[in-house]
Amino acid sequence: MTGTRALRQRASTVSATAPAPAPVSASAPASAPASAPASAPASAPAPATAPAPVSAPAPATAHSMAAAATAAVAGPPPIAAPFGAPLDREGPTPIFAQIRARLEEAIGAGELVPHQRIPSERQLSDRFGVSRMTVRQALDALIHDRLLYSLPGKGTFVADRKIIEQPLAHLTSFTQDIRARGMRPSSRLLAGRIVQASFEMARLFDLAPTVEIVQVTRLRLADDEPLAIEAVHIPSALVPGLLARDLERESLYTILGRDYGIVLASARQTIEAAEPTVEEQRHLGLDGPRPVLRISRLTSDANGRTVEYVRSVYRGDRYHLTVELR
Ligand code: 16G
Repeated sequence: MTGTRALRQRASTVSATAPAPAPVSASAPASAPASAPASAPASAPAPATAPAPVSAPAPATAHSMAAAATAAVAGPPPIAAPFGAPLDREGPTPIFAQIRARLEEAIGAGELVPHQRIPSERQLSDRFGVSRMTVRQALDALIHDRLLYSLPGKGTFVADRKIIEQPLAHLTSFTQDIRARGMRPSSRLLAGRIVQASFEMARLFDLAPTVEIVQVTRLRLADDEPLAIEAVHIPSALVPGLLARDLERESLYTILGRDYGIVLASARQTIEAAEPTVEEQRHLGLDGPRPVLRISRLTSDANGRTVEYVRSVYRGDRYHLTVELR
C-alpha cells in the first residue's frame, strides 16, 4: 500500500535528481516497431458492462481522481462482479494470485472501469471465501502494479491505465516505464545524424566544442499511441556505429549497456509545462496546442561521466510524474 499512502505531488516545474541506479535493463529488447500513424487518436476505454457508477472523464489527475472517487463513494454501491470461475484451491497457484488475476481480467474486460470503486475487502473476502488478509495481498499487488489505487477512507479504485506515471526516484528507460504498465513500447525514428556540438552542448558533456555528437530523435509510443518525442544526444566517441543499430525496435539503454558497456548510474531531470509546436502536435496526435511537458535529462554513468543529454516533449494528458515524499 505504500505507493498509494505516499503523498503524491504533481508539479508543473520540477527538478529532480534520480539517485542510484534502478538497474537499467540491459537484457530486454524493445518490442515491435511502431505501426500506428502519429495522428492516431487515443482510443476510448473499454466499454463497461457493469453498472457505471462513476463518470470520470479522462484525463485523471490527483484532483480528478479524488473527484472521481468522491463521486463513486456518493454514487451507487460497488458492483458485485462475478470475477470468473471459482478459485482452484488445490492447484499450485496461490489464492491471492488467483484473486489478483480475476480482478485484472475484470479490469481488462471493462467490467471494472477507470475510477470505479471496487468492492471492499470484506465483500471480496465473502465473495471468494478467503480471509481479508489474502484479499489485501491481491489488492496490494494490483496497487503496486498501478492497476488500482486507494484513497484513505474512501476505498480502492480502478486506475486509469491511459495515464502513464513515471516515479521520479528511479532512473528508468521509456521501455521499462511502459512495460511496467503492461503496455507495449515502440519507437519511430524521426531523425538520426552526427553533428558538431554547440558550445552549450559541449559544456554539458564537459568536452571541447569541436566534439561530434550523435543525435537521435524518436517518437515514442505506448500500445501504438504516440506519447513523447525524445531527442537524445550522446558524444559520438562513446557510441561508434550507434546510428546503424535498430533504434526503432531496441531500447537505447539496452544498447548502451550491452554493446558499449555504458552503465547508467544517475540522472538529473528538469520538467516544465509548455505549449507544443505545430510539428510536435502533429507527431503527438494532438488536436491543438494542448499542454505538454518538456523534460530535459542529463544522464551520467557509474564513473560520473555525462553520457546522455535528452530533450523530450511528453503529452501532458497521458504522462504524470510522481514524487514520493518521506
Ligand atoms: C526515457 C528517458 C530518455 C532515455 C530513454 C531511453 C525521460 C524523460 N527520458 O524516456 O532520456 O533516452 O528513456 O529509452 O524519462 P529506451 O531505452 O526505451 O530507448
